[in-house]
Amino acid sequence: MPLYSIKMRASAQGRHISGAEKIIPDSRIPTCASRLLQRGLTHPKGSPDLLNIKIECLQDKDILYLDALPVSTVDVFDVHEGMQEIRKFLESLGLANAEKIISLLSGAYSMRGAILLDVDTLERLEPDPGRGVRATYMDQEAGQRSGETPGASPKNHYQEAIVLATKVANAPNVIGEICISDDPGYVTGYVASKSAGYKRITRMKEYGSENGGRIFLYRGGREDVGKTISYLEKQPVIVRNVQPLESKEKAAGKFDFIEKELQAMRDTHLYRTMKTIRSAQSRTVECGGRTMLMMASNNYLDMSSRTDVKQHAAQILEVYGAGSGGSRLTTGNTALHEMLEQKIASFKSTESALVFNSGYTANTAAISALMGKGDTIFSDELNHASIIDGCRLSGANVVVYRHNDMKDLERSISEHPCARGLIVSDAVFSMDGDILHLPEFVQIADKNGLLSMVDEAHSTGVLGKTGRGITEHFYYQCRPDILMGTLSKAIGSEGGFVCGSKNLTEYLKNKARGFIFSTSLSPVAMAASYKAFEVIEEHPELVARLQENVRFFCQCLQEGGLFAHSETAVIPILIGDEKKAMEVSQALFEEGYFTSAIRYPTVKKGSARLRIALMATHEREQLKKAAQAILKHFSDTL
Ligand code: WAQ
Ligand code: MG
Repeated sequence: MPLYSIKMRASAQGRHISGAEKIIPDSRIPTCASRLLQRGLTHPKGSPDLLNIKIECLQDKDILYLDALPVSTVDVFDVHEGMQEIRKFLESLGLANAEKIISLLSGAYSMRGAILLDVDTLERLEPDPGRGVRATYMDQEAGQRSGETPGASPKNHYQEAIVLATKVANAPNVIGEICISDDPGYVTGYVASKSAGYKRITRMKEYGSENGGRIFLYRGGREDVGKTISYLEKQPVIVRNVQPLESKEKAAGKFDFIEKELQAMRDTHLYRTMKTIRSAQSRTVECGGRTMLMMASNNYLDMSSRTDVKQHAAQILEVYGAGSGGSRLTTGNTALHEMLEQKIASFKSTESALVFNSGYTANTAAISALMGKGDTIFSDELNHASIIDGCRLSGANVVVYRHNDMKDLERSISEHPCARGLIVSDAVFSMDGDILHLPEFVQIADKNGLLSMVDEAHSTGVLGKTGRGITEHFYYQCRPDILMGTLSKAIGSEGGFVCGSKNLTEYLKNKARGFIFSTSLSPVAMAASYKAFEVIEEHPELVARLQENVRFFCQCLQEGGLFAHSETAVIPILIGDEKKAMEVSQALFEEGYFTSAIRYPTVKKGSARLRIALMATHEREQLKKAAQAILKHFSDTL
């Protein structure tokens, strides 16, 4: 029975997109042709303007049957180790010039075929060095292919490579092969020879790189080169006994998506790392082996390291110990939790308050408990991620309105009438430092019968003459139904809270899953927050100093020609480009200024910025110098 060679090749504007070949009996030609066609038409590299399918009859007596090379896998940690494996392989072939051979690989990057390399003279023997030598007319024996489903079958790198490597290893005068895929998503490559078999190396390049190529290692006289090329390009070969990959080898690839994602983030300057601080959080911190001026902390009033706060917390630690042992609803409700809640309610002039384990939890738990399927939430486009996540978790319809645009909010409400709904906004926007138009916001909510909720994470302790927050800032003209806030910023400890009516907090105690199903914060954290509220009540001048520092600092920047304005503790300095923002922040870091570069996804792509956050305890002299440093590096990079 004759067999047929079938080849597909697709290209666009002369650029190769996709190619594949099979050797099959005539009965399979229609299905096979249609699969190859689909593969060529639907390649991720793009759609072809030229697609060739070539079908040729082969004579059975001309076909060479070969056993597949034995397969092994070397699991390497990184590209460096991968290269080490290639070196070892070349040395095992008795080649002394391994390094030189490896360096020639880059010459194969843009070729469709392989380099045919004389390993002794290092001369390239391909007649057309732009194209290289192509191994073709090969396939594995029918009935062995695994995973062939109808439709366009995706490329199985291993199965195609083992066939090629087996053919090549059996070529006259070829003593071995090195291969790296040019597919940016495939980093496993191999080395192969008749003696070493097919040795897969799990990491031969970085993810995202299209630098792949092949070298066929030739040892022999010039007079035999023609014979080798003719075998590679014309001799039909069917490879028997191709073994499917062991499941443990498949398992090695299961983390690939993580690595791919990390690499993509590195490439786009969105990869995040953490700096290690070895001191209390205060206006100066120990970091990177030096004392840094802290200009990025949310510890706005520097409560975190105050002696009176620490002493009070220490006393509670002594009596109550380190942890709470359970959810508030089981064993985790102490007198300290209740005292703090009373304190928060009185500070915010609300009937009641409820503490959560973090600001993030407070938002996700409260919003998802209040709203559900069929309800509608109107949310500012710059709201904090915890609000966004709370909206998603609730399952309600979410309508996003333009940032702090009360006209757009009204329009959105009229376009999305609902029986029950919530409008939610940050009081101070965390990455822009601007303030919600609270009076209109509350009025619109009330007029439309919607609940109003305001996140006071960055306004508590910051806004208003005595730091009571956004309602004090607007002279108590109006009051949202739900005030949410954190204990981790100006209060200097940890946790979040929700304030409102007694019924509201009772409802949340019974319904908010983030409250119910989490061990409560320790009594120590409660005590630290409690004391901090007392300090703020007794020392409103701290709040005034913070506000004064912001005015002074913005003025320093403005005098240096940089637009900066804020009525809160957050001062954004817009840069735009992610990489530049990182560079400015890094340069400042090297001079002893700890600032944050804020990038996507925290803010929109291309709106990266320095986010400066000031503290009440910063000295004018410190701020002046910091402003000068910022001005210098800012003009350097732009
Ligand atoms: N003949 C000669 N060289 C070729 C051929 C061919 N038929 N096909 C490709 N090349 C060259 C060309 O320069 C490519 O850039 C390079 O090889 C890589 O080709 O066990 O996918 O098709 O998991 O990207 C190895 C699998 C996969 C390892 C290799 O190669 C495993 C792969 P690609
Ligand atoms: Mg490829």
